[in-house]
Amino acid sequence: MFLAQTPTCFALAVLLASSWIIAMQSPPSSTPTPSSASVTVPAPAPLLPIPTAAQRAWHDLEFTAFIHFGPNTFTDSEWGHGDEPGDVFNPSDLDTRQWVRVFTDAGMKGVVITAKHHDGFCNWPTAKSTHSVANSPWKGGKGDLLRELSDACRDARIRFGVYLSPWDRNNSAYGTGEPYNEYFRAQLREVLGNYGPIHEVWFDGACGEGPNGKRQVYDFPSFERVVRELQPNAVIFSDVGPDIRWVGNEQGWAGETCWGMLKVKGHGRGNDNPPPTTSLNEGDEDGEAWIPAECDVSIRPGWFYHAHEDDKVKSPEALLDLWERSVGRNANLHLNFPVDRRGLIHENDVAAVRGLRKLLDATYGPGTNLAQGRPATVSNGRGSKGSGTGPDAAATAFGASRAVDGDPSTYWATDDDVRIASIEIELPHDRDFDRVVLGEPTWLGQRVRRFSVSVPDGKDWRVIGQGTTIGRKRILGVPLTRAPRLRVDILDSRACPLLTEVAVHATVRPPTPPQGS
Ligand code: FUL
Repeated sequence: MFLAQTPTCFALAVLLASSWIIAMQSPPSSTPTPSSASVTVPAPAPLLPIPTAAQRAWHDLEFTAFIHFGPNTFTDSEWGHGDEPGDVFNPSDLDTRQWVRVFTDAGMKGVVITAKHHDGFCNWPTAKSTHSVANSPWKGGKGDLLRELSDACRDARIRFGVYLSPWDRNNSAYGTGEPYNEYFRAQLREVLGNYGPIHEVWFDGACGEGPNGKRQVYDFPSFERVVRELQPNAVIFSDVGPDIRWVGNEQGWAGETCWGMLKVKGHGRGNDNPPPTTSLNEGDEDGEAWIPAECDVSIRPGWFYHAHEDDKVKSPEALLDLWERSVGRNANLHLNFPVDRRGLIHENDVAAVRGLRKLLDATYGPGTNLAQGRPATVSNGRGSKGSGTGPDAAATAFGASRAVDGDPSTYWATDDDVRIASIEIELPHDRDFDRVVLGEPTWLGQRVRRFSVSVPDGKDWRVIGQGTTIGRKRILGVPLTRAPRLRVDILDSRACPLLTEVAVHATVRPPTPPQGS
């Protein structure tokens, strides 16, 4: 079930570990392999478990949209009963291209839509049920929301994904065992087979009563087989993966400690056998499977649209905080937009996410990293006897400069027997900062357990921040500081530490009021 554990992957890891590797750096899924770094120093062996290509591609998206839209939008509810007449679904101006413009302007790289929520209503004209858009007044029953959104995503080059709720309060077979599982698989086949590439399949764990008062035992393994067959590059989300895990809350934040790994043995899904939420929130250092966290949260209190929440949209500052506590804690942010009764993303939500983009650009955008390209030295550079700097090939391949080159495919590495190491970077003298961003090449396994950040203080160093895990990206808030140098100490690591990035940024602050006023 978990690809990173299969014998094939294990054999691959052993092969990589035992050979004298020529290509020193493994790129992120989206970038080409660098050609220049060919030296005789072996790359560190992967520390299992490691992500699959699909998991890495998903993680590189960082920030994606979630859409909740269906009869609940028109009945002012969150969980429909499944007996809503089809004619309640009647958006006046539905425009999926408006949604996608909002996402791309905000820098979001994908979307997942509720193809079917717990009320069983299908946002595509399914052949398997009459409870769908085909029996609504929208477009005279000829509309297909999945078609419209997948087309808009393809044109804008962002990823398209689906949420399909196993809990179905409309279908009469629900609660009967195999007949309902067969119905669900047939719906999956329609959704996954007819709308082009799907990047994420979102399985809600909710398992309530159906129209006959019975609960269903879901056959998740068979659902997953359908996904693997029809969309082999998609990641599957659920409480416990197998590819992406729920983060254990619906507020959009990951733990300060956040491993990409999870112990899955003994965990079930949904309310049948809920996994411990702390474990989902923080992951497990000794987890046997690579299943990183996705932080889902709505931009408003509800998942679905309610006019009385128009003035309860999260502010750009609150969204930035969530972005830092998800993307900046080795997880992804999956931000929900409750599309309104017109079939549009409401103006207030658009303004909020635009405001977030402005804050992100001002803080983390191009030209804001004070450490980029700055002189750097390390306590140990892999294969080089000294500080990991200089013209020798080892320094070029794994030296200090790799952590400040702005390239996420390269990394500073130490020798295999090292667990404690530091990197020191010269900073511009005239700039304040309050964020330090670190990253690990997770394609070689997540390693760091504990780190600190220091600046010079007389003859000594003063610690201005400390943390536990790093993972793909770790953003550490520190007090507003101006310093000529910054040191990151790796204090404990599961294997030799590796860093793709040490970046230093300043958040945007409100202007200081004029003196004496
Ligand atoms: C939950 C559902 O019950 C909510 O309605 C919503 O869809 C949320 C994302 O997942 O389990």
